Amino acid sequence: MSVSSITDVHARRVWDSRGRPTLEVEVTVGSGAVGRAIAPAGASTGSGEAVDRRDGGDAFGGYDVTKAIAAVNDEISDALIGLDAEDQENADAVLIELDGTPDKNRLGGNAMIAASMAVAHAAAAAAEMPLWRYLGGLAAHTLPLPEIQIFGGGAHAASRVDIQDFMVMAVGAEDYAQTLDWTAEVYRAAGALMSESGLLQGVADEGGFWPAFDSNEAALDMLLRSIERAGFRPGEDVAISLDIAASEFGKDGRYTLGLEKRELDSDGLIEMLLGWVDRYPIVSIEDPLGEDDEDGLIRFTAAAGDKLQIIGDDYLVTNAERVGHAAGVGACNAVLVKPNQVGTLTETRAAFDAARAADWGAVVSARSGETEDVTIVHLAVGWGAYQLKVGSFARSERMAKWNEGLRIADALGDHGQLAASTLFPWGR
Ligand code: 2PG
Ligand code: MG
Repeated sequence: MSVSSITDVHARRVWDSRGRPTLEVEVTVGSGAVGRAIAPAGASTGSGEAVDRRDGGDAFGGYDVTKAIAAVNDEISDALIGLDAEDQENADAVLIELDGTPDKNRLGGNAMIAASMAVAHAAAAAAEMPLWRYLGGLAAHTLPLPEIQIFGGGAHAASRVDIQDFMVMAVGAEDYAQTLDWTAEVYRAAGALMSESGLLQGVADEGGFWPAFDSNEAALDMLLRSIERAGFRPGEDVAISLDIAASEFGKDGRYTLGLEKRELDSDGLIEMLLGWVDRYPIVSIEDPLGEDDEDGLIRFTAAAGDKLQIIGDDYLVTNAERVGHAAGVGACNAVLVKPNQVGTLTETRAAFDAARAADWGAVVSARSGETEDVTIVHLAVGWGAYQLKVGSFARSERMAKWNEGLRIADALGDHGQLAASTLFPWGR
């Protein structure tokens, strides 16, 4: 038996940042080392995502995961024991075959991603290396540019505003630590402005301030003022980034802005967003149109793709084939990379590689339902991703990840480098 051969697989129920059940998987290898990972959970999910296995019924709103846990402790455990944790591709292929469904609904995408990521952690532990170093080797040195939420809306705030994520990116910062310094000041300034305007009402699902605004533009104005009040030059030091999450309020090319009581077609939404890009220092927009509106995405990318990062999330669901197709037809120029959207680490990496092959951006991302698990930070550094999206600058399930980035930056020392602005569409 080798030091990295899998000797035990065990799942238990733990709780996520929304107080809902999720599962944690521990994989033990021959050396005695243990790798552990927890499945996150989305709220604004794409229809093409791997399906989480939930119990249904009355307990915990139907969100319980006892069946997914049983799948790990029985079938998945039997299939993985004896395999080499260092051979991630093989372990994932075994999981995919065992599940046997296109959307992973039999074992559950949640069971599979927690098991898959725990295998990676176990392999790294057997090699006595942090995961980022194990994945990236000596070449790993890029710290991702954080994309950090200031106001949280859409499905994460009971549709209080239509737009889901109002975020900032400290594009002018020198290093990873400074991106967090600057964001902390903007977040604080935003809180002060909200409080002074009588709009401070706590935070949304990912820790961004609850968006008690009368229009989506009012949120953009407040974000701009927050950047200025914190003493930064909008666009040069700190830029704006949005996740429209348009699938949440649009279907078949019709979009209903509930807040403004307006209905728009694709071109109307495109026009509105292009107007915002003209008026505000916006460098990146995610899911500008619905997941079913490829024509709209192509038109939006043709209109703004040379100066704007256009990220596909619900439309691409971390699927390598979809990324290849989208690059071919000219829809988007970047992909959001969420391991639980596709269900295994190997498939997640394939989507990342497809983006690289197309000369696209790739943003490694958390979900709105999170825990103390910091795997995605290690993936971002290990794979050399240029950006990381984790939610806001509050709540420990978010801060655990930003802080893990600080530890990795420290470990890299002078060798570490923040992904440079010149790597992005807006800086080329
Ligand atoms: C998104 C994510 C994270 P959720 O849409 O990008 O903000 O949300 O995890 O709910 O899909
Ligand atoms: Mg999104």
